[in-house]
Amino acid sequence: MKQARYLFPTDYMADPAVHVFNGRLYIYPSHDRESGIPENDNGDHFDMNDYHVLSMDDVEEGSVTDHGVVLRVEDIHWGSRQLWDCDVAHKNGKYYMYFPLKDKSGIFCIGVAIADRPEGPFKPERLPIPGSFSIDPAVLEEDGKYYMYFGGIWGGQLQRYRNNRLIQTPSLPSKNEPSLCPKVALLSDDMLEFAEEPRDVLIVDANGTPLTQGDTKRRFFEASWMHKYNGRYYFSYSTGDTHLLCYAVGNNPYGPFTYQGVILTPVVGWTTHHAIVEFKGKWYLFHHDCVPSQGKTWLRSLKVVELQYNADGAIKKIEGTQK
Ligand code: FUB
Repeated sequence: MKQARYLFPTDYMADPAVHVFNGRLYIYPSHDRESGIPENDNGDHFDMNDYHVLSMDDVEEGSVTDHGVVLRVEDIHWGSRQLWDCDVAHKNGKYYMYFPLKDKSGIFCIGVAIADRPEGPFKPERLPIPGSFSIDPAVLEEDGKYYMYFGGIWGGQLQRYRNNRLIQTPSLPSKNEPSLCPKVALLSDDMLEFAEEPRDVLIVDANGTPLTQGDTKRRFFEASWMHKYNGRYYFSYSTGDTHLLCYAVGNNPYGPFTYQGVILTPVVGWTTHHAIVEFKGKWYLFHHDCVPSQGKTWLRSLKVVELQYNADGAIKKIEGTQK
């Protein structure tokens, strides 16, 4: 695949989570819409209220099937607004969708919805995952265990928590202090709860020193994704206000992860968010940009481009503005 390709030109979708189920590629995106809510740093204008599932049997040439609406805010009784980036995991013939949604008091929690097929429809559980918070869940399956990565600062509310507890006065660490970490938790056997207290996903530099909050071109902001390549764990994420997709590598699902570099330079638009997946012997970066919405920063379109590695396992940097 020589050039990046727009996947679904007929609608605005973003934040792709992508998996291969039963030999077919399934995309679980956020569904952007013109909400009329003015843009602000908390992302209130990202007021999405449903999810679609997309699928394809060939990335290079195949057409994209839209399986329609599979979950709506109005069906999630504990929630209020903003269905942001979700992910889906498969276990014992069931498909579990994990999604962030604000509860009735405006606090993001992570909910679960279950389907019998990868294309849904998904039926939500009555309550969110106990002890869950913030946004952008991404699930790694490894030897029958499932690990959920999550978190995001600013509108994602991670700065409202310390030691997994809501604090009185939300605050980010100062510039020279270690940055706020994304979280990881093993899921319970029934996939409906955390089996442990969420742990920090530590991202360190080449000397083993944690990245600082002021290191805005490398520190974590949001958009966790985990994939394995040649037996190593690649944790990738967005730096948010500096608009980079970066990655860090570790030797186990919990880390620590050593910062390696940039995967994707800034795209057109404020947010950048992605999934990395292998399909039919090639690796792909699914992501989004705002080129088709001509200058608006919140209506995003799905894209895919081939991702390549150097012989030492380093990911080759991709230009976000390539056509
Ligand atoms: O789509 C809403 C939010 O924007 C996502 O949850 C973030 O990762 C960013 O892409």
